[in-house]
Amino acid sequence: MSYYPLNSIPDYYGMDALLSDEHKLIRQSVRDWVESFVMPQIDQAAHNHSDLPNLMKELGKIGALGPYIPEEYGGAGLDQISYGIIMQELERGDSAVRSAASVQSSLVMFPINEFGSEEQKKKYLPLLASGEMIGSFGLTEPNHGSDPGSMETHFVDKGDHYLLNGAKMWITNAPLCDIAVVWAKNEEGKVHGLIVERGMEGFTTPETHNKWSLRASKTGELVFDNVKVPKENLLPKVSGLKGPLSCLNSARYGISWGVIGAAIDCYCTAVQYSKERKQFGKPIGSYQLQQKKLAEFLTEITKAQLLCLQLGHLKNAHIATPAQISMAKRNNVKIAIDIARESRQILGGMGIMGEFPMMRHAANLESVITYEGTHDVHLLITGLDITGFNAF
Ligand code: TGC
Ligand code: FAD
Repeated sequence: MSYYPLNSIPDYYGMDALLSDEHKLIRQSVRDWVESFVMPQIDQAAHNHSDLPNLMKELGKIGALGPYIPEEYGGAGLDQISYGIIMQELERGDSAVRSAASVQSSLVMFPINEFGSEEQKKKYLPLLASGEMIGSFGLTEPNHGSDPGSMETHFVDKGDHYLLNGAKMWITNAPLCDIAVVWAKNEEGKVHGLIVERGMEGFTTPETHNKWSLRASKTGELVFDNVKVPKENLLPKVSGLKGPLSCLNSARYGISWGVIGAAIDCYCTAVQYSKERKQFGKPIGSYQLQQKKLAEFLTEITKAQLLCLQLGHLKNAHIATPAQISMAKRNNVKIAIDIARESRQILGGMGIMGEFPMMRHAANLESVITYEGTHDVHLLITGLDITGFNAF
């Protein structure tokens, strides 16, 4: 259970008035689930470097997997603001929980829905939506992270199948996945998406151990050693780097909302503690230095909320640009990690303890500020949008 009353979660600019009843209902139900399922076990899971048991099926039950995927394929057919709200609530629990939902929704279901054949949609989407099937997304490679266009993973046409070779690194849920959406180059050097299934000979998913961040999430590699991929597993409706990058637009948008949840968890904990903890005969919240921190946290959370809500409207209207999404991802992750670090100080020594969430969120956000495009890469995307000059 959270350390602070849930009615202290901030809505400083009255944004609730801009949400529909359905948005608020979704928020309440995901918030309740986070309180009952995530909060009681997340600290221990992070300590043990283990994922939450049955997480994906639980997320499926609450409709957090592919919320905007059409209902005919098992999704909930919701709008983009609903998706954002779900991500915010999940990450108030832990970034690992939001990561699980965003990879499954934006990086696995999204490309199959957008670029897949009818057969692929029917075969995979309902199982992914229910969490009975777990997906992963392979873009990053050992030698190519920020520069995925230089990827080495490739496939050749062998007549009745493709032969896939290469390796992907830093892949969320790789050790758990039943399928992986893998981006690889064909003989002409064009990037394509392939659905690789566990059990295909030559496909292995070794786990990456000893992470000090996102400890409740499994990360690993996808290794392809002469894997025979059936031709019907190629995503037919996209070629080029814009395929994987379109998926990233969706995931980065979700992260922009998600990290507000982590910031809120730290902020609300710090406010509560500052009212209870007394030093020099008075609550520490009565001192100006602590108030300055709290005031700045609330200001940044409120700005981040407004950024996301408007971005959600742009997404709903299908006019959000990749650069607008980059700005929100970059800004919101930065304010969240700063709030996690600074709010820890308000708790003094207690701030380093697992009973409070700051160290866990701060450590998680070190991954979030790096994955889905680093903080600096998003700045370069904004710089390019402003000037027209590519500074990569
Ligand atoms: P560039 O030449 O700029 O573009 C190549 C083609 O892609 C198009 N494009 C986009 N399309 C859709 N959405 C976007 N955001 C797009 N950005 C670019 C572009 O128009 C072009 O199309 P075409 O038709 O002309 O060929 O590409 P570049 O090689 O210069 O690279 C720049 C770029 C944008 C790739 C790079 O800046 C970048 O974004 N790097 C970051 C890589 C990244 O974010 N990797 C994430 C891996 S997945 C992950 O981290 C999951 S974490 C999961 C979890 O939550 O646990
Ligand atoms: P690099 O690209 O080597 O960057 C190193 C540094 O150089 C960074 O600071 C970067 O900003 C900087 N840099 C790079 N290029 C430039 C430039 N042109 N100008 C200035 N500075 C530059 N990937 C997936 O495909 N699927 C996943 O599911 C996935 N999950 C992940 C989970 C975790 C926990 C983590 C940590 C990563 C995950 N990633 C995943 C990979 C992630 O997207 C990459 O780590 C990220 O894109 C950065 O790539 P890199 O680590 O190779 O760093």
